[in-house]
Amino acid sequence: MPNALGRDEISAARVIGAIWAGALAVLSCAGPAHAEDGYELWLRYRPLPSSYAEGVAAAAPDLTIDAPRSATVDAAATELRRAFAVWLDRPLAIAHAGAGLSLCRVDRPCAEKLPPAAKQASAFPGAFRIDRLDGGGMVISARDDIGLLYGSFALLRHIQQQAPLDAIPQADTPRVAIRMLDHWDNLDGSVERGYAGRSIFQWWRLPGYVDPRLTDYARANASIGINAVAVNNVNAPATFLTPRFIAKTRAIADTLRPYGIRVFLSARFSAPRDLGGLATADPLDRGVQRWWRAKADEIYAAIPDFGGFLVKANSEGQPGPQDYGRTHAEGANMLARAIGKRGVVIWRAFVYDPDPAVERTMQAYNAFQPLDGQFDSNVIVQVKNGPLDFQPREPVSPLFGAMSKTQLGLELQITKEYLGFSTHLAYLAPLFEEALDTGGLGRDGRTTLADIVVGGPTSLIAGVANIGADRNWTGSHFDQANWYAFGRLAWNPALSSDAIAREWAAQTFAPDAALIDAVAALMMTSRQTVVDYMTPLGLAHLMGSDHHHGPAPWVDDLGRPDWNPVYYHRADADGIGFDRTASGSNALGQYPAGLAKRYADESDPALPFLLWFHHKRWDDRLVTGRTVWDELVMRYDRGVAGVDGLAARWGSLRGRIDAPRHAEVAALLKVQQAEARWWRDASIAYFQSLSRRPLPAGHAAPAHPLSWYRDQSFPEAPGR
Ligand code: BDP
Repeated sequence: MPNALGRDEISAARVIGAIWAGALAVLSCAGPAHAEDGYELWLRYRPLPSSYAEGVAAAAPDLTIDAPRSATVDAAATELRRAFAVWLDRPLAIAHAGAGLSLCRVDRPCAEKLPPAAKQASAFPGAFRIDRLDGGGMVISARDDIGLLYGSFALLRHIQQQAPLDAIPQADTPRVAIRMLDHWDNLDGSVERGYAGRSIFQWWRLPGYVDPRLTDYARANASIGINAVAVNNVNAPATFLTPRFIAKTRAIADTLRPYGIRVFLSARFSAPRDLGGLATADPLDRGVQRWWRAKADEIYAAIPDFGGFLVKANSEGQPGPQDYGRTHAEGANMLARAIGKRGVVIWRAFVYDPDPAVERTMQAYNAFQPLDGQFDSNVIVQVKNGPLDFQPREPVSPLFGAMSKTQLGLELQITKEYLGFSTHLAYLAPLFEEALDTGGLGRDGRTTLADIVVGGPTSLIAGVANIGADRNWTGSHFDQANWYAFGRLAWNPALSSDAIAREWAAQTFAPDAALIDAVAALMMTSRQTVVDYMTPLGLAHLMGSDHHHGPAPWVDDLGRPDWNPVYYHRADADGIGFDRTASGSNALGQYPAGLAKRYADESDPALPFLLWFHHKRWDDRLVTGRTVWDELVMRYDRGVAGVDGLAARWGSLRGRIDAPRHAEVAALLKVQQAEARWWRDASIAYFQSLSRRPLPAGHAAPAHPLSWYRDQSFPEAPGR
């Protein structure tokens, strides 16, 4: 008798219908329940211990929804029901004004019951609160539907960790507006720098068939606040802008939309020529401008919430405005005007100077800093964290301190192109955190990189995705933590990498305090360990040419000087390191004075950037008391010992983690142990061929002569 129902009841009834349809769809694609193959990521809902479960049951016997009907609210309710069905051991009933858990949009009558603070909730899109009500129930409230979804995931995260229920209320607001994954996925299903199998975007089958896996991808992203994805490689052909591909992208956008995720496309700057038959792609040409406006209109007609274009221009062979004597600002603004108020243009600052004589780490600054103030308000200049290219450790890009009149976005790399692919365990949150926390970037001497990228409606943190069609999504279980940590830090750059490791470990493995301590401790040392065995003391870019697998510090024959490892380490019979002080390239001069001083400092025994900024003689004595040569050898060996330590610590967790995942991680750690030795031995063999110094006492000679390392080749290396 539908006529007997009030509007809210109709809406609740519709929600229930949608919930069941949605729940079935989602559950059916998740594979056999509880197979510990990593597919569930951190969204592993498992039965709770009875005392904690009783508290959960008392606080959330049922679910009331007071929000206008929307796919996003349905998604929130579906996720809550999915988890609570496990925790309550019965379905979470939908109630009308029940006493349990409720989802409340603050413009609805439910708001009257909220505590005063909840009514003044932040207006930043996605902000939410979770409150305990006097009667014992819990309410998730937000101004917008996506806030309700984020609040739902926050509550689930809280309960998965078995955190005290009286630690609710909590309020949370994203600090960054655009929290984005950049997929470097190709038309043919391969993934540039992808180490987790094929692309999850099945271009051939789209739009007719949308892999249900995309819904689980959207759930995972929404659970950590990611709200934007570029679906194609920055090196993509213009094909992605053809009507056929717009229809395919639309199918993806329709699937991701309920989860608050907007889709972006990498746009090839020469598209008006490639597709439009125009003679030019000059951004000042009227025909070119008209072409892009029409293209943007066509895309928005199909995808009304399209995010905008991501552009790699005049870099590594990609076309760009400089081909026509125009600046990056002229190119970006032309596209931004085609997009208008509907979205943004994200213009990458990863460029090469046409003149290779300009020092590599200074090129982006030289190209972009003079354009400060010339970009339209819907252009975001996306800058990699360091001035080189996603190395295991880099100083921050000097652009962050030098473009106060431009919206800068931060680009991080989640896929570990230069950190051992998905075969090595390296938890990247400490790397991201180190960049975000770097201070001294403003006139006040206190501004951090995070301060520069947080804030208004065009604030952006992007991460190059590490996701593929492997069953466990990221190629290894621990690489899931890098996806997770990226999302959490993009939401709030002030979170600590250690706290993120702990919440990830609790959800991914089990909320057992001793286990979490052990897993987090192992994760927290892992990135420095990789630095030690690959690029100690501020060395960089020593990886194998092209595929970037393994050591190749000897390479000196690539097309541009600044593609060669020898360009970066500058080792010879006298010493090693790149003089970037005033006596050398003076890249240091691109930083604000205080930060430059810290970077040049040689008194910190950690010496993170010693050889990045200085050329040292092999026998120079360092603050550690050792010579440069001895310190270098010591660091390589510390790295090898570090991996042995990771493997031993992981081994000791056997029996406390499910056998399938334990065994997979253990097998990869064995590979990493062998490859760390290879890195150490090859690097020492090479540098010793120049330094001609003996190894310090107690440090073993490389297993093979240098020629053996030089002869290795890896045609099967993935990701190219
Ligand atoms: C380098 C990668 C290359 C990317 C490029 C980029 O090796 O595959 O296309 O960065 O960021 O790190 O555009």
